Amino acid sequence: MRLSGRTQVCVSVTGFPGGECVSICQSQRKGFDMSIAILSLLLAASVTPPQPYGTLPTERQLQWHALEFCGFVHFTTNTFTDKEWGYGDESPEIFNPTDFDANQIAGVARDAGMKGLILTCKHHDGFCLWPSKFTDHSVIQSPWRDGKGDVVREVSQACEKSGLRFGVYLSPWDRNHAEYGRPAYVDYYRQQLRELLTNYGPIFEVWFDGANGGDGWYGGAKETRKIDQSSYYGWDETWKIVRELQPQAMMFSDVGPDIRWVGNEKGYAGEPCWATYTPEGRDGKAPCPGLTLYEKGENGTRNGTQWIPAEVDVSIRPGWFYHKKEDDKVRTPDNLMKLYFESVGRGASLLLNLPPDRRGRIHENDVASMREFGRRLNGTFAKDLAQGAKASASNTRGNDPQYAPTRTLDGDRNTYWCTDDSTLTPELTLELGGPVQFSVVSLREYLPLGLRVDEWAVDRWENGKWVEFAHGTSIGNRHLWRGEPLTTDKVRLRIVKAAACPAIAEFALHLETK
Ligand code: FUL
Repeated sequence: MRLSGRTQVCVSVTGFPGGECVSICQSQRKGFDMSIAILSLLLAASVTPPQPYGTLPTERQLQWHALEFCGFVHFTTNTFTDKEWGYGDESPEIFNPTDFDANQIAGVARDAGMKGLILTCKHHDGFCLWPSKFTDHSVIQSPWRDGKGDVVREVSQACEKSGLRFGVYLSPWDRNHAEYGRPAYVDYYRQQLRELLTNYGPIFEVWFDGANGGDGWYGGAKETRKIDQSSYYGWDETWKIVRELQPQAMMFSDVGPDIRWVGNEKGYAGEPCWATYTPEGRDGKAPCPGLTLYEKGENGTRNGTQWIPAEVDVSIRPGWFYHKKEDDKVRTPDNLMKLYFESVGRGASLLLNLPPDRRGRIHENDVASMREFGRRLNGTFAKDLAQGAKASASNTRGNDPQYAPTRTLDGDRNTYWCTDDSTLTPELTLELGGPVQFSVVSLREYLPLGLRVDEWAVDRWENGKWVEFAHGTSIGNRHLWRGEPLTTDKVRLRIVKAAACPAIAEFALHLETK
């Protein structure tokens, strides 16, 4: 039940059997409406929302959670040398894509359902894809667009055009820079970060890679430079720059502060995968990028000290950069679906790398795979087969329609079904109004109230009794159960264990598009 409007008070009463909604306007039925308004105020006052449980997400994290699926774009001199890690001595002249097309790249991403793209503006080799003021080891010295090109600009503009968010990867390890390992390089790194965060519009994510192999060209020194990961980069100061220039940007690293590395590059999150996390350092040191027990990122930490959800970064090919020899090793649509269910479907986000080839375009084989993957993905989730079902629950918080079980069916992650504080193991039943065939169940918790559910199960009605077919632990942003198609006219969500009265934003059914 909600009050809204300024000059005209409108009262919506929801939660009647069948989920109907009645709206009555003051201008037509003033007296009756006023009594409904008073009644609703009394009701709303008596049913307080549940207290949040444990560590909570920030507003910027909540917005990021809604994205779920984004793309990575690995592109640099490696594309032209056939390497994965350039040594840092590559001539900028070799960077010369013959048909660079940022709109093609963004279009492939958008059509498959991605919500953003993160570009490797500078990888470990130090070559800059934008004309940085602080080095000439960049596109300025490339024949591409006569040295006047700016890949970062073109990709950021293409993203804007395609309705995608734009993010940046700036490798802390720089095998080209003469000062790498000394304080002057950290200043250089921060200046470059400022350039990227100032000149290219809104940035949704900044990716801080923890990789450091030690050896490199380093201005001709050709040596191995070891740095102390825990102190060298001064991460606290660097992170402040991001907060200052792009307060809405999410920062990724082994330890967040906003998003954590899932701890593998194979394309899966753990089971369970908690959004809460207590990072642990290596070698008795404090955790920081490059010095964390990152393996623990797969599962996160139940009741962890911070909200740092996992991101699953993985490439559509064996390598992060384009190599012709991998043209026939592009992941299949089947495999991409599997990745999606094992990342997004476990409460993490999926960051799938699409490396442009030497033309500067996504190769035809990758495009074909993405197109079919997108068709299946979008087809699968286009329709919630539970919508219109009759929802009932063993308990509804204060019997208040605001917390009614129908809230799990409205496709809105900001409304939720919730129980009284003392009810930790309730059930929610959906009567589907006839046999319905589905193969995917989608669950979401209402994240602003924290991770409340520890264990859940879903049953189907079969031959006069309930039969369990799905069982799991963490839900968080999303849990997707995927199985063989089954048909029933009734399903039931059972919360088996919860730390606080559950707040469930979604209980949806889908049939996977084949
Ligand atoms: C790693 C890097 O070393 C790879 O080259 C790639 O950029 C991947 C996303 O992160 O740490």
